[in-house]
Amino acid sequence: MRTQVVIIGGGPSGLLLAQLLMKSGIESVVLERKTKDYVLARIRAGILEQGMIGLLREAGVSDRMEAEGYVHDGTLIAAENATFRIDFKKHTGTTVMVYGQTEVTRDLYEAREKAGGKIVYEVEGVTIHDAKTDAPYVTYTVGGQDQRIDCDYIAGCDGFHGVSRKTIPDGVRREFEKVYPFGWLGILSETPPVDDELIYASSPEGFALCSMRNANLSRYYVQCPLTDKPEDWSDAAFWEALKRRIPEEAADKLITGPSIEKSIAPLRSFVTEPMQWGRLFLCGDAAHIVPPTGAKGLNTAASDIHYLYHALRDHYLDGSDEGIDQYSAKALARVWKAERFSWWMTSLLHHFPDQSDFDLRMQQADIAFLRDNEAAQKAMAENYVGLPY
Ligand code: FAS
Ligand code: PHB
Repeated sequence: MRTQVVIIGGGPSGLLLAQLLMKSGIESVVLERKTKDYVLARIRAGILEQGMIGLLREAGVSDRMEAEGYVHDGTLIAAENATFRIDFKKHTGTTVMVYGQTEVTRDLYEAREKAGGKIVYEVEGVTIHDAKTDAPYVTYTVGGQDQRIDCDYIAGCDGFHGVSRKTIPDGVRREFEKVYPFGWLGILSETPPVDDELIYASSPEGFALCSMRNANLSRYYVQCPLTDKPEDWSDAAFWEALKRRIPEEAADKLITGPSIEKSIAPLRSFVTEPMQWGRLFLCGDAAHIVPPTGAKGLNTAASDIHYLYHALRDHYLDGSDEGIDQYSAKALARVWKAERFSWWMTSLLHHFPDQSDFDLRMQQADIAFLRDNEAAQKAMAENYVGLPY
């Protein structure tokens, strides 16, 4: 088989790139390790930056998001039983969209299938060959049959545990990592959200986040020890912990209910440099991971896809390789700013097991400065709605 671009990974990164390329008449094949249902069952991000919204519109996959998504003009920060608001609209003139990653991925799958784009599910043993030559190819097995796809370029959109990043030789690849000493226990419940906007709460017991998917589907998180497992937490224990960590006014109006999904995500900051090696380009979680505190995971995957899509489009349509040559440098410049913001919000709002009394006072002073200072709030708002591509 031969195609122009092989895309490894059928998550939001891979599917968005495939859809954008197709809109420009560039052929691709998506190789996905799991089934579509398995991919759609993963509950992940919930907030879309304007950049991602624009890409979905450019890809022709924004109708349901426009109809069902929720535009948020700001967010609430809670500490010491008090709440203050970061007004995105006032500080940046723009907003964010609450529309789950699951729905984004569902819309992208639907568009791919409707356009007859090729997705090969349940592939095994994906291996990248000759990425440093002008004739790369990918081999894999599906249904017990060995397959090979010759191509011009390979997009590694296969997430943190994929094969693409590890294809870049150890002597070439540099990895930067910070593992946080806690995780997020998240639940979905078919209950109305506790507030119209998200509440990011810092408390002596730990961080909590009140988010949502729609008027009757809420998403809540509490910081938990890395050693915890979802089964260690009954629904009752989760709701009690959440109520202790958010302001009383919110706790009093919180509507609880049975969890329909419960999972724990570890938190890490991680970046791979470079994000390309010959004709292999890394995108999204294959190249970088952020703690979800700043809602930057999916949205930083989006900016990678923007840069790579335009680079490939310029190559195929205009014969220019400047974007291809500059991809890694351009993507990393924005990745590191998203890493910094995600690290900053995580450091600001979480309880660190080993933090000293002085550290705690620094955290409290940081939150107080954010509460009282317009410039600090503007800086947070600009990062949260998404820095320019
Ligand atoms: P993904 O990991 O989503 O997709 C990669 C795809 O590649 C998967 O479908 C996988 O099956 C496939 N794959 C892997 N190896 C392969 C191989 N060898 N061959 C073929 N296919 C292969 N971000 C937020 O902004 N907010 C959140 O709250 C949030 N919560 C998260 C919770 C968890 C548990 C995780 C893991 C991530 C979370 N994220 C969150 C980040 C998440 O949203 C990612 O940023 C987003 O999924 C990135 O999308 P992709 O780069 O497409 O990677
Ligand atoms: C979510 O709704 O899942 C969500 C929202 C904001 C975050 C992280 C997760 O920062």
